[in-house]
Amino acid sequence: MIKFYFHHTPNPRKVALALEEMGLAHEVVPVDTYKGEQHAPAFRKINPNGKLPAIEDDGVAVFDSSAILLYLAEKSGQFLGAPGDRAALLSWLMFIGTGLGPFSGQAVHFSRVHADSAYATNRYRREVERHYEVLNDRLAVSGFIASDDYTIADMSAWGWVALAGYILGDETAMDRWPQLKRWFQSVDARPAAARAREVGKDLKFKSEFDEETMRAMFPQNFPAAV
Ligand SMILES: N[C@@H](CCC(=O)N[C@@H](CS)C(=O)NCC(=O)O)C(=O)O
Repeated sequence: MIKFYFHHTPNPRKVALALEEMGLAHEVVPVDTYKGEQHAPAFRKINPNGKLPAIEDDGVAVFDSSAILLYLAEKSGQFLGAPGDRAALLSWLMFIGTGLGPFSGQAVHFSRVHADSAYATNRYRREVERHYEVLNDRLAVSGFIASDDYTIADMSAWGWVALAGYILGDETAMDRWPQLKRWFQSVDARPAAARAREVGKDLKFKSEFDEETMRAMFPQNFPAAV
């Protein structure tokens, strides 16, 4: 059975959706990043990058959400779209994994965790908006992100677009991108999305964002004493 290393954050949430959509049996293994469990040597053997999500499939470790989505889609033979659309699938999957995701994360960091730089807040929020615009334009000519088929690219974007209101500090923000909003509502209404949102609700994760958490997640701010 697949072991799914999970924290209730956007990148693991994409994989929760994929596992639900594909009907693959799995066991959820909590890794509490607020407590620093991502740095435990046993977990680092599975993901040397010390972040979530990661999976282990019969002893085979896969880390990084885009790699996991591709691995699971190839394993199950589902949600890759038509063979002729593979170039588009790879392009949009990487656009989300290397653009939308990291810029969204930085926008949250510089608006919620370390909000003392108006320049940084503006830079990352504007980049998130620019990515939404690119997706909105794409969705004006395509039913789903990579093609007219629902694929792992949609699952990847769902994990982050779900937080648009929080990221931009405006719960009505999505009204500015009607195609993106239409797409999000259609993915979010899927039964697998409802199940994916429930993953981890039965687990107890630390919620205090205290010094232990800051040290675990932003170790660069705590240089080792010499
Ligand atoms: N490129 C990675 C990014 C993973 C990532 O940043 N995960 C976050 C949760 S959404 C995390 O584990 N943060 C904990 C930390 O940075 O220590 C992916 O797509 O899986």
